[in-house]
Amino acid sequence: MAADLATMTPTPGDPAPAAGPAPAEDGWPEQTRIVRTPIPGPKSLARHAHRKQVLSDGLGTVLPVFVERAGGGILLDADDNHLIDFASGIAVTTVGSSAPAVVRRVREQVAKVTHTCFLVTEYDGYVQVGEILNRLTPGTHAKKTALFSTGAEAVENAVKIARVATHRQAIVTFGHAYHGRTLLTMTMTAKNIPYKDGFGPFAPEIYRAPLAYPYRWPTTAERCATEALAALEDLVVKQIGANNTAAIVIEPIQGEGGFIVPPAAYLTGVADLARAHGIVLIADEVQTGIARTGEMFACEHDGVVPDIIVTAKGLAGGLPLSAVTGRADLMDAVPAGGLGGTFAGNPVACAAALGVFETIEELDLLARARQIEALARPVLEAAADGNGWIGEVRGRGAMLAVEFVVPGTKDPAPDAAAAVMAACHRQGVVTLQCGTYGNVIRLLPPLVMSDELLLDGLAVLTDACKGL
Ligand code: PLZ
Repeated sequence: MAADLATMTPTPGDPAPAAGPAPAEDGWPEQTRIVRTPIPGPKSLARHAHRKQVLSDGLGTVLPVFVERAGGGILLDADDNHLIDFASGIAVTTVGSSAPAVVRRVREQVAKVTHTCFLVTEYDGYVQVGEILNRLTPGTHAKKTALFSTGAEAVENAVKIARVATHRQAIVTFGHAYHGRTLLTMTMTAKNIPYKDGFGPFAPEIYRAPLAYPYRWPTTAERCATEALAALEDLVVKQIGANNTAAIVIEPIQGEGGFIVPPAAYLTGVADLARAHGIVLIADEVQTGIARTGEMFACEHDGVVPDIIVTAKGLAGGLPLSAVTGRADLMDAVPAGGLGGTFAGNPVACAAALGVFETIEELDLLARARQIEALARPVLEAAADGNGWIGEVRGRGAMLAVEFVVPGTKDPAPDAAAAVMAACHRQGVVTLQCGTYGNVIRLLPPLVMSDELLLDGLAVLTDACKGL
């Protein structure tokens, strides 16, 4: 399939994605990196200056270029630069921006019904997305779904459901966690600046256990899983009381916190502890879910079956849609009217989600995510070999990261990460930073990116690492 992806030729007007990742009707931008101006270029800079006058300074931007078209693995900016997209709008355009099946279904839907509010009158798309999520999420038990608009909103609703179902209040989260920017989810988020600083008071009954972070575990990576599980058990059983604990909320691979892959047996240990005490295990798969890691859900890598799974980002190819899918008995514990929202499960966003699932299946994007890892990991590991600035290469599928440290130590080196990012941006490769210490560069390419673009972008990144 890699060859298909690499060699496909856009055929304007072809709506069928069956033969490979066909372009949207207008065609994709040329699938080559082209740098015509400094980045950001003059047109982007002028618009950015205007934006600064109009929009709140509270809105940060990683790379202030104005994008006019996107498709495949390329973002085309106002200055006609073709940028390689290693961000996917933070793990959203997993099937590619404006994927043909998404465009086709959205166009059809938007011309028919834009909105009714599912709380007022019903429509099929909502039910169809629910059916697909109930079927695809791990576990053979009876499941039900509720749809929302953003990741944070879905996480909040998962917590509400767990509290109602258990009649308990305490919520356990982890070090380095990210769950959103609303009052509850920012409280659940670990990092102070920029997410929490000055925004208190925070929500009550949120507790934090240390995350199993093998690279930074205080004793050894080998002891990380056992010791982290012991700390979690101590928090739940001795400090909070298991009978007070409604839910444990965990990202199966931490996203904003630094793409931290848990050690073997850790997630199963968390699941066992939750089950033993009647605590709801909520997997926040907002960043990891929907094919990103080479499985539909990242918890499948560990053989874990959560009670509730939260999805968003990649679910609707860029339209705002999120979901809570869980054990039917939990999902039905909330009385009618307790869940919902004006825009929650919007019909156009649901149509986009159906296009996303269609594309994942037709292009076998789970396999493509694993193939991206097989291509990228050796390149990144070769770059790390002998380069003291790179502490660790990690991740799964098309969710890969490089952690930068001061050579000879494990001290975080955020300046090195920033320098590599800046070099990538200058040369037309859009990368993102993450990590509590800001010292991790993460790669989240759209799964429809060609091998050539992927390798070209990686070459830019690894050259920048050599230049440290
Ligand atoms: N849970 C695991 O990764 C969103 C945040 C970008 P929303 N991550 C990107 C930013 O700085 O605002 C995220 C996540 C996990 C929840 C969320 C929240 O999803 O759709 O941004 O609300």
